[in-house]
Amino acid sequence: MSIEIPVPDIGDFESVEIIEILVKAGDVINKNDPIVTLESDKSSVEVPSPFSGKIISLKVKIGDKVSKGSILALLEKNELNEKNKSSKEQKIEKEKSEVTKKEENILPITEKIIEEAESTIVQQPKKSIQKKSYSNKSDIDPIETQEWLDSLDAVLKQDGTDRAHYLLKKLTDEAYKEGFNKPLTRITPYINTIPAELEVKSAGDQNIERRIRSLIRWNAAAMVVKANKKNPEIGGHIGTFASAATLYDVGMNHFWRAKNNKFGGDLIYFQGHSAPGVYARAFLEGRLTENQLSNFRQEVGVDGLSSYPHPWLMPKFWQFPTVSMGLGPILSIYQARFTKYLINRGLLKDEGRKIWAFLGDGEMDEPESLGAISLASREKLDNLIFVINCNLQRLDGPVRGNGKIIQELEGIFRGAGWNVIKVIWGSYWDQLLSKDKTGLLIKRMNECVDGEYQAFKANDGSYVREKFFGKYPELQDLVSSMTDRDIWKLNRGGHDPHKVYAAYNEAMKTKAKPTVILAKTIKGYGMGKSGESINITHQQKKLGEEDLLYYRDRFDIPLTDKQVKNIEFYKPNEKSDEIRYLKERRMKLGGNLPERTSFSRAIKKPSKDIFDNMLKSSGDRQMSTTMALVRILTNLLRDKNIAPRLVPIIPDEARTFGMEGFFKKIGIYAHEGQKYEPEDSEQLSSYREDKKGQVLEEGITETGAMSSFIAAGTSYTNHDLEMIPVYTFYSMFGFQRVMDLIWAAGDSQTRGFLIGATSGRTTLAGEGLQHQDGHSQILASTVPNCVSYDPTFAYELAVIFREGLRRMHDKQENIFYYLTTMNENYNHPEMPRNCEEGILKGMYLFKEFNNKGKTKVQLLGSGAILREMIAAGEILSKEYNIDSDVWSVTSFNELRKDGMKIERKNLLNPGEKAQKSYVEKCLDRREGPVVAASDYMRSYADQIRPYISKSFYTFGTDGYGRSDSRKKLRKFFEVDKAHIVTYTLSALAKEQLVPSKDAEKAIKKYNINKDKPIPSEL
Ligand SMILES: Cc1ncc(C[n+]2csc(CCOP(=O)(O)OP(=O)(O)O)c2C)c(N)n1
Ligand SMILES: [Mg+2]
Repeated sequence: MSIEIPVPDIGDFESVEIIEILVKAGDVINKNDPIVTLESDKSSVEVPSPFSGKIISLKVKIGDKVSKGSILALLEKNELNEKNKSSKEQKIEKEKSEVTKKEENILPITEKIIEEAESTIVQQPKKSIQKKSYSNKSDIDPIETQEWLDSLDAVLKQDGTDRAHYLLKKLTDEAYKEGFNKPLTRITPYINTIPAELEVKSAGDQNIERRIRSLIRWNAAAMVVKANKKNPEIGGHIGTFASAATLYDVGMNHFWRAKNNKFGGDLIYFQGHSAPGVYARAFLEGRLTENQLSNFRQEVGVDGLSSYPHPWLMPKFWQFPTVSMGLGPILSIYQARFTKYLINRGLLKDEGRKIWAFLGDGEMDEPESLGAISLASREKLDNLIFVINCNLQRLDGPVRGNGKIIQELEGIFRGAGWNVIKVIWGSYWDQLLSKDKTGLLIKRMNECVDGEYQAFKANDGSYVREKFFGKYPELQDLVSSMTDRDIWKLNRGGHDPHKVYAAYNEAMKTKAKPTVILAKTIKGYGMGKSGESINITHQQKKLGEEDLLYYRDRFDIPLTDKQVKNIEFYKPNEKSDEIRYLKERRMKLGGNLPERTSFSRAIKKPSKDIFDNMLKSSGDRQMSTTMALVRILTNLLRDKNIAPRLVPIIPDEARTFGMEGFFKKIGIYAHEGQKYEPEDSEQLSSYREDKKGQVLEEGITETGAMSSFIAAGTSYTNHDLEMIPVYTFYSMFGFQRVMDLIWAAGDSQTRGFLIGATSGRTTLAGEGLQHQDGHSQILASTVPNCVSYDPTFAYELAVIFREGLRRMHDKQENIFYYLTTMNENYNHPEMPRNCEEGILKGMYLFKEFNNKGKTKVQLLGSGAILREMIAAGEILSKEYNIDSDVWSVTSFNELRKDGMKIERKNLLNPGEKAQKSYVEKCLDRREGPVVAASDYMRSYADQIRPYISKSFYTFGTDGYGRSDSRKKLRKFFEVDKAHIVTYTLSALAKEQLVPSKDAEKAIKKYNINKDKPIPSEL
């Protein structure tokens, strides 16, 4: 049966041009195979076939304009295939309706919220609950209270905790309905979430583990003190790791599985300031030498260790740069999300790998730390575990002296839907808690603020007796048989390996939600007077002899006084129990951590002609370079090797960039698929969400999108799978918004393309000061491994993109690209011959106006402003008989890099013939002054000044943008053709190559106001 294929609903567009025909008569095609590509000035999309079958004839040709309903082709429909498909579709429909049915059963919203919050509380099995009678002034009717408690007790005994939860939920719900609107608290008492009797015990040898931990503690501290002694300007941190040692050790000994040929490996984000502890363990494992430890923070010229986790500096060791507070939390969330994305897309096996992030309690002040936690619960990231080391201090002093950080974080995380496990008290408290029949111990724990808890640990047992227990006579009695020493021994949960083990074990088992472990510790644990729980702990890097001797004794390190005074490291011999145990544990867990490796296979190169359609003239068609980028991506999506690896990332701007065509074509990633029929389901660019969707539509979070970019761009090492992230953003909200993450992307050796779309201070018309970017290229130039370009024409973009793929995926270079694209529509010429090398190096001769006379000028234009330069060249030639060479400068940044390299080489080889920089090679033999302009600040073009021996004038867009038309903006910033002509005449007049009256006349002709202040001052 033959059938017509019409243009489907294409939204608001009418008369859209066909720019490509992708089938021919006789082709056998499948349903959804693209037939043609349509392009308006705003968007470029492929039209898929609604059926499979054989193309009988085509009804359109390239250049035709079509609207909804226009017939594209005649197709002989493949009935059999359709039948199969439709039964598959029926199945999907059925599944969908089942999902809906299930949803209908869901309890009202309040119940759902409470259910989510409460389901994270560890459930106790049925057991008899000891009755506690509280005498409390806020209880106006204790008998009634007791009746309620008895009822609860009876339910718990008879029907268990689930029934009790249900009833409590019902009660709360009823109360809400009656107008009782006090919110349900998200905070539980200040005690451990897991009751002592439910703790799962570690099978590890606690004695050996303690000895190992002590050695690690010693070596970590010694490393810092030694470095600082060698050179007092070298810093370091002892206090952070001292507080976190147990948290790391339990993970290393029992939980964290390394990458090997059988398993992908857990990913651990180590807290930046605890790096010395991670090195100290690697030293015992034999992975780092004593010499390396001695060179902690001395990396220049020796085999040293970097201050913090930096994959760029230690590419075989560190995986994640975390030291800029707040980046670890958000990066790990998006890492966990990206891991699920790869699994859901069928690119990665689901092996139950976990992502662990170790964070400071002070670090949680950073907006980035908490900014994405709801994404983690929304996407049910049960592969993510946060461990927040709540040592109650940050750099200057207490994190929440007047409050309780653990309680605050509990409320925030539980409210966001996380599983919260508090590890507050160590095992020594268990007995006291069970002995307390008054409820006063928990009351006292609840009422003390962190400032007090810090002070307790800065003092001693007698202080704790007086200030903590002393408040209530009942509590004084409770500890009356304990010595001050015993009281001092009452430990904190984060220093108790049993409690930590139980919490980790619980986190590993948690399903459908991420877990946060809030572990209470002591900053500078074990440092005694020199730094335990005191405000200056964070900065303490100098330990005197007395302090070191105390530290040695505190942790039983078998070193003599002399060895301690020499600050020697200690490593037992290979056959010792400690070393054997330590290595055996890691062997059991699959290998060493952290370790950075990559066994990914290079993605196959795309075919040679893949971008050929970009190299031709666009003829009468006008388009923007953003549209050219969409074409590039569309071409790549037709390449079977590259297509699955592309990760388009967009923070809610796809329609701005004309990328909405990707929604239907490759789908938007949604971990639960699409539970609704989108309102535009009939349209060609319908909002299609899919569990296997490819586009990461991030919503309005450039920080999140950047974190996804890093996760995807480092997938070659973290998942041994190369991916090609293309993150397209509003150029103003790129570098300037998330520069710290971009720096971290560089450190992480991320590979991918950052696209600053709608770029240029004058090219993005009408948006004004906060939107118009005239400096992202300059910011890009500050990142060492970022390769950046500001191309003008589609063929330039295509050449650069292909080279990017070659360098990052063929040559496996650890670089990433920043390309600015524009939304200005214009014609694109055919690629001139032999210009590829120049495009990539940063400039090439685009056009010569060479027929007029003797006077000549060199015009260098970049990005959008190149076209103003070409127009200026034309005016100079026609109206003033001045010849010019017009150069397209694709990257002043790349020219600068080359210039610096050559200059340095020449300076280091004074006796040799000087080499020429690429700029010199281009311009040396050309005549006339050089005039350069771009849509960026003048300093962008100024970068090549040292390599130009002629007079050199730069123009740009220094100053705040304004909302107005492109034309007016260019006039305002003085980068339009009129200003270029005028300034060029003036420059030539200065060199007495033209009379100055020519320039004066041009000033008048173009209405240039000499009295207007420079735009940067306006
Ligand atoms: C973005 C950023 N701002 C400031 C710092 C400087 N800094 C380093 S550690 C630190 C305090 C950290 O406190 P916390 O997160 O509680 O970690 P702790 O050392 O107590 O475990 C600060 C302010 C930084 N590294 N990053
Ligand atoms: Mg802290």
